[in-house]
Amino acid sequence: MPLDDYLEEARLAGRALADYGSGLLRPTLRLGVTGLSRSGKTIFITALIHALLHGTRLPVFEALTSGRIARVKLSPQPDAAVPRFEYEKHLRDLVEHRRWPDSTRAISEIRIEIEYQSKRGSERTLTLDIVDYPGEWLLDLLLLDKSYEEWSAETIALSRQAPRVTLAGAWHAHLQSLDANAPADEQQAISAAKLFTDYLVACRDERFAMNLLPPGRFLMPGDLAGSPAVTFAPLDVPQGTSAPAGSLWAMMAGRYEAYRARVVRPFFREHFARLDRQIVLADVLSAINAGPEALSDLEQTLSAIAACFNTGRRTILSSLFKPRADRILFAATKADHLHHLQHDRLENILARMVKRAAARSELAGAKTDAIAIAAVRATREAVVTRGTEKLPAILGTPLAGERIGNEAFDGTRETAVFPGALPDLVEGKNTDWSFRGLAAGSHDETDFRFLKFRPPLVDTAAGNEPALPHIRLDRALQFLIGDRLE
Ligand SMILES: Nc1nc2c(ncn2[C@@H]2O[C@H](COP(=O)(O)OP(=O)(O)OP(=O)(O)O)[C@@H](O)[C@H]2O)c(=O)[nH]1
Ligand SMILES: [Mg+2]
Repeated sequence: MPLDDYLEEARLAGRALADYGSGLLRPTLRLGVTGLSRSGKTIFITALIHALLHGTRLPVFEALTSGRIARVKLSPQPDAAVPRFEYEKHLRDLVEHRRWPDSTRAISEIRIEIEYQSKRGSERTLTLDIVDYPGEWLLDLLLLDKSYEEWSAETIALSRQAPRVTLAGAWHAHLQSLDANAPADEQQAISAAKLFTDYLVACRDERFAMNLLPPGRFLMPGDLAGSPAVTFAPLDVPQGTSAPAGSLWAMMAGRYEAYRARVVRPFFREHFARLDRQIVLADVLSAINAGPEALSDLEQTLSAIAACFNTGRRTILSSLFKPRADRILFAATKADHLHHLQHDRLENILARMVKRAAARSELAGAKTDAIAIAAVRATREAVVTRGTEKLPAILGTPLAGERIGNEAFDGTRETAVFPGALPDLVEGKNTDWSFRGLAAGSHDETDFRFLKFRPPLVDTAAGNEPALPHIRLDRALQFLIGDRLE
């Protein structure tokens, strides 16, 4: 094992030991809300805190319905250098302005204390720590064990597949003009990084909805914008040989290694490796909106991320030396974009993805489940009559700028939509399905169309704290923390 890796193992063990020590004084659960960008992390965390603080409408969350939760409060977070999750602002935006939060640009953290009575009658407190971060950064985990040469080869191969290849033209042309063995040239590195980043950004457009796009800081640089750590790009270089000193290749590889040391490993060590429980949010519907390639890209991304999880049952020794998550919930978010009659189908699609991901990774040992949720339900249900047919539709206010065919919405008008019936995946049948999404053509030719809706109108008039409508948030809570409140 290289020295770097030994040092990293030692740091991980040190971190785990510190967490273990503080966990003895105060029972703490670090909940990881994991998900790619726009998958719904910030909304999930906001809705979860709101539901816990106000104890509203959570029938499946046993500790609450049986009356054992005495008090829930926000309290100062443990890490002094990490900003606080802006719960109050996000909630105000949702409820007062009916506005979703912006994309998250930096890491933040919040601590919740739950005072409860155990099933045996003793008074206890569970401390719940939750971290929010930009979804793009999750992609960095995929670089944990990859050399520059491996990453280059994989990235270039992927960029030659449809639909990516149609978006990579300018970057590919520049790549061809580069000689990896020629002397390092800063301007070449800057151009390559820019064209490569443009390509990544184009792949993310809602028409293509690709996710497998590391490094994460290229899409969301945070405080690294413009620094050498994000000024590199893949090169077409042979595997198994090393870069000549002073070459463009050596410069790119050096920066890639700096990125891994400065960004990838600390993110894993300080955040990811410390989680006790995980909820993995996946925006399956946006992938279906874009087309079959996007759906298979999402599956590949989830399985690559799942391969980085430490899972399994905890023992004192294992939590000292190797932190492990013992429960992982996979959730397809934004289920309110579908009529409830279709929720089972959405769960089946997610469950199939998770099953394939699990077969390739280390999920064994952790308890897992797959459900469809909406942390904040933005729609109601309706039945629309088309000819003699009665279609189960949803009713909501599409965001300004959304369109179906020629119809454009202005963000004020409520409308009923029938987004298309999801395929019914039956175990052992229907292994592959083809359909047309946005990537294949124009807006009115797609088989499914999921619009973005404004947050719901909630009644704030009575002066009481408003209840936010949701779908199965209580089931998620029960799975994630229910057993720790027994
Ligand atoms: N209808 C509906 N839309 C949702 C829900 N949750 C998230 N969304 C939509 O998804 C978008 C992204 O949600 P966020 O919570 O900001 O996603 P995120 O994972 O924090 O995204 P990043 O910060 O970019 O990583 C929102 O702007 C909403 O449009 C939900 O429960 N219902
Ligand atoms: Mg966010």
